[in-house]
Amino acid sequence: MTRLRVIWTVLYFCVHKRILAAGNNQCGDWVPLLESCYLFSDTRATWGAAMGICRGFHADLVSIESNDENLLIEGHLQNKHPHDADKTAADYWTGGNDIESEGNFKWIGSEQPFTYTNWMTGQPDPAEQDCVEIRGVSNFKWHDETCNHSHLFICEKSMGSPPDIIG
Ligand SMILES: [Ca+2]
Ligand SMILES: [Ca+2]
Repeated sequence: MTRLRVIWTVLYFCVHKRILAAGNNQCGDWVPLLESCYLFSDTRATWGAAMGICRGFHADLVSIESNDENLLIEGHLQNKHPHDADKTAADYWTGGNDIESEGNFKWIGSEQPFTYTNWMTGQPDPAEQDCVEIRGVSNFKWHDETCNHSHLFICEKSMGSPPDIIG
C-alpha cells in the first residue's frame, strides 16, 4: 500500500466512525428516521400501558404524520418481520385514537387530528375500537382496535430530545 493510500484509509475510518458516533448520540439505542427517534418494542402492552412506557422515556406513542414517515416506519417493520409467519404477531400500537370523540382520530402526542392516514380497507369499522394499530397481516396498514388488547408498540421522540439508555 502506498503511503497516500494508508493516509486515506485511516482518514476514511476516522470520519466514518465520527458519523456513526454522531448518529448514535442523537438517538441512543433508538432508530433514527427523518427528524425523530423511534423505539420498536419487543414486549406487548395495552394501549394505555404502552403510552405510559413511552412517556417514561420522555417520548409518546408514534404519530405518523406524512407519507414519508409512514414509508420509513413500514420499511423498518418489513425488514424486522420479513416472513409472513412473523407478520401474524407483528401488531404495533400507534398514538392514534378517538377516545375523546368517536370517529375523530388524533395523535396522542400533538393532540392534532389525522392529516395523513393509511387505513386498511374497511377500517376504521364501527365498533368499540378507539386505538390505532399497524397490523402485520394487513401489510402494515392501520386498524382501529380495542385499546385494552396487548400489542407491540412504537414510541417516538424528536431528535433534539436527550437520549435514554434502554436495554
Ligand atoms: Ca411522527
Ligand atoms: Ca377495527
